[in-house]
Amino acid sequence: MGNGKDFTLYAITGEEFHPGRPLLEVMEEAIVGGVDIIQLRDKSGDREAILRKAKELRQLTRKHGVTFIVNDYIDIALESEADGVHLGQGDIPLAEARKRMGDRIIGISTHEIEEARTAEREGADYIGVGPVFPTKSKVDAVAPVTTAYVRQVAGEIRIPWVAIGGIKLHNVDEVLAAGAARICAISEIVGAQDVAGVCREFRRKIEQSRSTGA
Ligand code: 3NM
Repeated sequence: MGNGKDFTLYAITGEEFHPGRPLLEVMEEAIVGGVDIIQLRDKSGDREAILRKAKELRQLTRKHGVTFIVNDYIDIALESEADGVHLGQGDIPLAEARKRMGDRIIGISTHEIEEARTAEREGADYIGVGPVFPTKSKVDAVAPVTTAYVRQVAGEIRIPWVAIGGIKLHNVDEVLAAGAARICAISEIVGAQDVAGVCREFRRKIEQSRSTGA
């Protein structure tokens, strides 16, 4: 990872899941519960609004020593002093992004093993692996890749990778059993009544799986 830190539990923002509750309050609860990397993902705001949120989240994450990633926008990642950027398959080529990001973190979404191999070969710092299960949080999500893709990645990809998509407390054990060591969620975390409690439970399950080598 570009900032030298690996991670365990990755939360992505999703303000539509907590109407009436401030973004910073929800994300701070997630940090208190054990999230160690946060991504700002905002598909609807204008640039100014996203930049403002990025700067606020940068302050919050810096205070807690948590890694901060901006989805989609390299310019906003740089201007807000984020640790990195997360890009999809349709975004600018990794080599281009690398020129602009220097040694900061670049994460890439992948949905099949060829994409994972390419991202690893081209120097991504980590990849997303999903959507493992159906998800309503991403409008253009591809069909679920299932735990079969998780197993494939576990078998051959050597850079850090995080499972994502429809992951909940009730199904995370299947994902961990398929070899995942890092978990990412939007709705299950930020939509929870008890955000910190859900994060603590995710972490407990991940750490238990790591220690038993499951
Ligand atoms: N990316 P939830 S799935 C943002 O597969 C995102 O690349 C995905 O939200 C991918 O935890 C996804 O609420 C949505 O299902 C994850």
